[in-house]
Amino acid sequence: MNLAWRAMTVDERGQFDKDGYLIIRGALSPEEVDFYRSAIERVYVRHTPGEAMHLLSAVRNCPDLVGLLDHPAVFGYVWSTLGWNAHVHHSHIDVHPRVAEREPSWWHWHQDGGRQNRELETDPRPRLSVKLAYWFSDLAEPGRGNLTIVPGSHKTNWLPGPPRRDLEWPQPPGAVEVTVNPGDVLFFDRRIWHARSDNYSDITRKVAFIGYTYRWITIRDEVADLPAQPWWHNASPVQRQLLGHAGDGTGDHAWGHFPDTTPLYGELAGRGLLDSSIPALIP
Ligand SMILES: O=C(O)CCC(=O)C(=O)O
Repeated sequence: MNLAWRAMTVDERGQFDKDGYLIIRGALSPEEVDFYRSAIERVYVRHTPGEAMHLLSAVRNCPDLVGLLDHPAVFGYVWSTLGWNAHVHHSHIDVHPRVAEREPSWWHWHQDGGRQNRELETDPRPRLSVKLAYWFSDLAEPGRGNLTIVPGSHKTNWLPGPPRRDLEWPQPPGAVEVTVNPGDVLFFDRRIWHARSDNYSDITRKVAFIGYTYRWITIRDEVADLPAQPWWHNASPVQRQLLGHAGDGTGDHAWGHFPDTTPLYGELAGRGLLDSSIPALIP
């Protein structure tokens, strides 16, 4: 069975709802880790060799990563939470070598979504998006630039932080460094409070983040010129949808009015996976 079409189990959904994240260990095979890591390294050498890289629009800048958009081992978590009317709105490739010396203090803690966290009035705010982080270096120990998170913090709108981001401030209570091996994937709710940490090891940190949201929320990545790129004709209809090119490109289509010409809807419907107990999966 292609795991892309395995729905999240009831237990996984319960854990995700409680903790705000899931770690999928060994999601990628060693060969896949080599393939994607080499692709990231090639891009890194062209961009900021030897320095930190935070490169937006992951697939546009590194087309070899297209297979991560709907990777069979983890894509089921995405459509199980967001349903079929989804796309990738924000993605980035990050490479962080050892920091030369202790970095000046900076409060990196945030929830994803930018102004969504100011402009939405509910408490807790809605989930709206989820993210996959694909790890390509050994972060099995803390101190290697691990992502830090506060488990279970995704339904908390506010975290007591410093009055200015550049002030020395203790980590929030309950913060943990996510320890992962190459090929592990972290699936997380955008609202979980998280922060990058500095890499004090000799292992260069390599990771790709892919963020998904509803098609009625606009895409932050650069996607307009993707159909002109040479690899585009090899992308599947679902991958094209995820990259912002589904249907006739109108707002009505993005609104979800035309499931029959929305590729992910077709894939799920054809497999009998439109579970009507999950609102986002209802046509
Ligand atoms: O690079 C990291 O570990 C943090 C990434 C991050 O903050 C984000 O994806 O919003």
